[in-house]
Amino acid sequence: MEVALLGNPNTGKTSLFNELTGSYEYVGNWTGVTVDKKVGTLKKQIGQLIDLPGVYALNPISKDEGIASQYLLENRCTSTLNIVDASGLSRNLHLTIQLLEFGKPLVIGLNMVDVAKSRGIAIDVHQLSEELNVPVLPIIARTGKGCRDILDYFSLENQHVSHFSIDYGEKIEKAIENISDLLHEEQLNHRWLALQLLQGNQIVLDHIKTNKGIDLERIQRIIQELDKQIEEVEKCSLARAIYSKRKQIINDILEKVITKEKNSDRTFTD
Ligand code: GDP
Ligand code: K
Ligand code: MG
Repeated sequence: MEVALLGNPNTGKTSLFNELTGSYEYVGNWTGVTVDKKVGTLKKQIGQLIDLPGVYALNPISKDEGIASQYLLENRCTSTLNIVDASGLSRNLHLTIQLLEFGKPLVIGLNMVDVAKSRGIAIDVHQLSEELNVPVLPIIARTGKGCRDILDYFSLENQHVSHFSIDYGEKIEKAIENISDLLHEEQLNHRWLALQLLQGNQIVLDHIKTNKGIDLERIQRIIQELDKQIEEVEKCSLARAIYSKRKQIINDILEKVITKEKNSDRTFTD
């Protein structure tokens, strides 16, 4: 089993990696960048854990950020572990949504629950799990609290694939459908690929280019057409429209799962 560890920067990824692995090694650099590739053996010998650079989204704005997309495109991982900062849910869940769309089994390690608590943020973990349709395991990676539960989850034979899916609206959904039809040769989740293409993920586009069986020009025409329509009607870019829809869904979810003490000085949407 190969598990990919993904999360925003500074969410406790290294701490969690160390808790879950007995040993690790650097297996050279990721292609094209000077970031060490770190692979660990999960305790209980249940598989390998791959440490990926922290990213806010899969649509990369730097080369380092492209590594996560590049890795997912290799289609090696059997399962994904998403570390989420409980004190910054609204920002963190953008990546979570893109990982859910990727369609592999996913479990959320809800980290920094101590920080969230000290800020007066109470999270209904069960409800969050229901909303996203994935297991959510609260942890404190710095002390190792709860990390055992993550290992136990990966010991299970049948890991859960979420049914979570966003309705991006008629125009975008139609484009997703049309692009998906042209991706028939691809092994990876077509909806995820289509959405990443619509967002302008260059790494995914480069990957599709290498597949000679796919009519890339037609895909690009669909994207350009939709981009124009969105620009006219919604006065924003296509990538922005997708982002905004996710943000709206995230806000709806947070309204259901977060309660905040009145005297706390921070808002949970920052
Ligand atoms: P990375 O940048 O995502 O790899 O995160 P690190 O593992 O380096 O952690 C960043 C900082 O957060 C470090 O100072 C950790 O000790 C701290 N940290 C990690 N997990 C927790 C946690 O659950 N609670 C608290 N309070 N601090 C944490
Ligand atoms: K760090
Ligand atoms: Mg780190």
